[in-house]
This record gives sequence, structure tokens and C-alpha cells, in this order.
Amino acid sequence: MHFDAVVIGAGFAGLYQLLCLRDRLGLKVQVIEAGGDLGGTWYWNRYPGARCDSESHAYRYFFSRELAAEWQASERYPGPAEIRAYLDHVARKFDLRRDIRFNTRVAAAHFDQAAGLWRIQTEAGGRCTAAFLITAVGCLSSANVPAIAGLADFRGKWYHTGQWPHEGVDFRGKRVGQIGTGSTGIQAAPVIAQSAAHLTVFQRTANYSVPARNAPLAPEFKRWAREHFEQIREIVQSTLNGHAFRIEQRNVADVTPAERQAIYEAAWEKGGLQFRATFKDLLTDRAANATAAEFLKARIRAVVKDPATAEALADIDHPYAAKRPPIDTDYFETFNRPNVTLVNLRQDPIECITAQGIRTKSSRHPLDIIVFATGFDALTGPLLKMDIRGRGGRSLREDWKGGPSTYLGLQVPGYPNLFTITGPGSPSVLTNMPVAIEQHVEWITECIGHLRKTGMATVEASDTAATAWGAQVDEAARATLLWDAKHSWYFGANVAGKPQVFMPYAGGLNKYRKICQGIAARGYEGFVLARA
Ligand code: NA7
Repeated sequence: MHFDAVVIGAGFAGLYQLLCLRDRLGLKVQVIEAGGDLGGTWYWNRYPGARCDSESHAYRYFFSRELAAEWQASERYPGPAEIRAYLDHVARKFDLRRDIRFNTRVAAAHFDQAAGLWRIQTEAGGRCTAAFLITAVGCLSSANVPAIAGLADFRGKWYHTGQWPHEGVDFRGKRVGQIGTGSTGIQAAPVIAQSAAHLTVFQRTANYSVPARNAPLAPEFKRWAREHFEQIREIVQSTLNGHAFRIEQRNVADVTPAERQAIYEAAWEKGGLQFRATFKDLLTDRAANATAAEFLKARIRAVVKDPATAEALADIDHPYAAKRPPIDTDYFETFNRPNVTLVNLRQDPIECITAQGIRTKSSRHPLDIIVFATGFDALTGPLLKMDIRGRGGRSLREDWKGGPSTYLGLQVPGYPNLFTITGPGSPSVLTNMPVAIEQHVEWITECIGHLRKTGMATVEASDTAATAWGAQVDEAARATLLWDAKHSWYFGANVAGKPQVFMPYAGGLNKYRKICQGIAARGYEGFVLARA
């Protein structure tokens, strides 16, 4: 079967890409999705406490006012079920399901240079071809289960949060060990602790967290969001990170210490990622950042009653928000429960997993269940799981051995007509994802439309453009404190053997949007367009 375009993935990115290519350009499109239904990341992410950290009035599509008027989430932060219901609504409204094949995983995609098309093969052996191949595989969809010796011997059950059983896990009466205290672990621990007999949290790196302050949305807020759709869209499309709040234009040094304290307290009470937006230099100036870091550490010490536990939780080794900043519901309070223990792996590292549980250097922790909240092989992982081959059989796995090289996170030199939605080198994980996704999908759609109009068959990023873009991605990260947290997954540091390259573009979604627009306006500068 031949298609004009094959899209891999049926989450936010894949659905909108299908809609744009099929209904706006009139192409024959097939979406291939490994999961059993829509949702992408949210199809798999169903762990206890799972919730989006973006606020629901911003975590959605903005391309249709009518769609926005039809659907509103019920809470400040949407949970996985509500996100899936929203995507189901979108799919029904635009009749998308008929072009999606579920339960089908793409194993390989090879560019056939002679025929000028992509040959796609699924794990089950299905084949098809396409002029354009678009990956909408998500940035955080390839689960990272660390290779800890002895896991195969463990007699209890273990789960990774990103591959959670759909039927849920019953923690009642169970001794649970949770490894990982990133955004996911911080969401999961309070909920697991409510029903488990005992929860042991294994912490390698202490983390900041600000209360999410989730709550049902008040009718007045919902009305306001409905009536201010255009204004909210204007904000998400013009801010650095695609969220529906602007970053304050003051520096920390512009205010007195008392004013600063009051600003942090107000942001703490308000809750959410907006804490980051209190001052414009929080992510660029070490001294400015230290004031936020101290404020947050003081909060941990004030909440957590046991001094040793409080100290281990507040002993944070990186600037605030230099790693992805979590938001929580009663995370630090959870350590005051009698059934919760913290193990500080910096002092007492894991030696191995045994049949009975986890053995650290100084003690044994008998467990019935281990929860791996250990994150993802971010950005490159989902792409490199597939055997992608470009011109002359060159392989993406080989080409990216030293780290990903892309032009704008949209294309890879040597791989004509392959587009990577929110790929490495784009703002992606540093943003409110649906807004970054819409920008990419619309840019790709316009690019393919341009090729069709001008009778061109292929578009391919040039090597020079990709090299220059890589330097810009590096430079943008170096200008921020994100560069200081070398052990973050932004660098790929969480996956053993992964090259240490800062992957997302940290220059801001607003700036990036203008760069992409300019490149298209200048006749797709840096791309080579060719006839068949
Ligand atoms: P993260 O942010 O990568 O967090 C993973 C956590 O697991 C983090 O605390 C890691 O510690 C810890 N980890 C990973 N491997 C190990 C081993 N081997 N031993 C002990 N601890 C380990 O993933 P999340 O799922 O929380 O969040 C991912 C994103 O999803 C999030 O940012 C949102 O955008 C949504 P480390 O910090 O590496 O020392």
C-alpha cells in the first residue's frame, strides 16, 4: 500500500499532523500507532498520581476556536484519562480514527533512493511505502529501566511508571519500593503511600518541588477561559515556553529581600510551574537562582519533621529548574507518614536487587513491589528504537552515535522527506508540549504544501545547516543554568552509554517560532529541495 505520508504515533502530534495533511492538503495519510488506542504518552502513562504539569487551559490544541469552546477539562491539571477523552473527542470531531492503525509498531523505515520513497515495515511484518515519513513518537515515551543487577531474581512484581498496567496495581498490604524522585516519582509517592503497607523511596538526586495546587476548575474560570481563547492563544504562542503565563520582566536584584520573599510566597501559594516565572533571571543568573533555591529548600525543612530526612530531601545539588522542575501534591508531607521511609542513595547506594527486595550498601529492604520512576530515554530513544535508514542505507543509529544532529529538530541530513515532530534540537520538552507540537505540525504541513505546489519531490536538511543549528542549540543551553546540571536527562545523562549532548533548544519557543518562519520565508534556507 502506498501513502503520500505515513505518520508514526497517535498522540497530540500524530492526530494533528493527520488532520493537517489529510484535510488541509488532501493527502492520503496513514497513522501507525503501537498502542491500542489514542493518547501517545498518555496511553502508557497511567501510574498513580499521574497528571500533566501544564495547566489544562493551555494543555490543548489552539488551532480551532470551535474545538476549544466544545471541550474544557474539569481540573486545573488534566489527568491521563481526561487527556485521552479529549483526544478521543478531537478524533471523533475530525473523523481521524479511520486513518489510524493501532496495535502496530513500526520496526524499520528505509529510504529507497531509486524510487524516492520510504519503505516502512512493522514488527508484525506489514509493509507500506510513503513519500513523506513523519515521526510523532513523543519525547518521553521510551521507558528507562536501569540495569540494576539482580532484577531478574526479584520474586515480587515490578513496574515502570511509563508502562503502567491498564488495570492498575493494588498496593494494599504491600511493601513498595520506589526508585526515582523526578516529576513522576514526586507525583506517585504520595498516592502509593496512601494504600501501601509501607513505601520506601530510593532517592539518588534530591529535587525541588512546588505545590501544584490542583483543584476542580471553578465555573467562573471556565467561562473566563472560554471568553479569552484568543488572548490565551496569544500568550502561549508568544512566551518562551508555551505556557499560559508570562515571565515577569524584573530581575531578582530589582526588588528588596522582603519583596522577593513576598513574591516567592505568593507564587508558592498559587502553585505550579509559574514559580519559575517570578523573575526573568532565575534561569540565567546563579545568584538570582540561589534565592529561589534557598526559599524552596527552607520549605522542605519546614514541612518534613524528621531532621535527617529533611536534610536528605533538601540537599539539592543543582540550581532550581536546571533539571525539569516537578510540581506536587503533598510530596514532602508524605515523608511525615509513619509508613514512608527515605533512603538516600548518595550515602547508601543500591548494590543489587535480590529475590526479596533491594539491597543497599548498608541494609536490606524487603519488598513486594518495585516501582521504577526512573524516567525515559528522552528525545532520541523513541526514534532510535526503530531501524531508520536514509540515503545509501546510512543508519540513524550510526549517525547519532555521538549524539543527535538535526536541523531545527525537524529534519536530519541524509534522510530526505523525514520530519521529526518535536525532535532533538527543538524546544520540545522545555515547553508546554501541545503548543510546540502545533508549531511543528503547521510548519511541516506548509513545507509539504510548498513542495507540492512547486513540483518538488524531496526536502532534506543540509549538513552545513544541521551543524550550524547544533552550535546554536549548544549556545542557547550554555546561556542558561540548564548547562550546569550535567546529570540531567536533557543531556541524556540518565541512560547508561548515551552520548552526553544537550538535546532540546533552550532559546525559547517564541524565538524558535520566528527562526522557523524566517527560514520558510527565505525559500527553506538550509534545506535542499529537489525534483524527482
Ligand atoms: P526523570 O526526571 O528522568 O526522573 C527519574 C528519576 O529516577 C530521577 O530521580 C533519577 O535520579 C532516578 N533514577 C534513574 N535511574 C536511577 C538509578 N539507576 N538508581 C537510582 N535512581 C535512578 O523522569 P520522570 O519520569 O520523573 O520525569 C520525566 C518527565 O516526564 C518529566 O520531566 C515531565 O516532563 C514528564 P537522578 O536524578 O538521575 O539522579
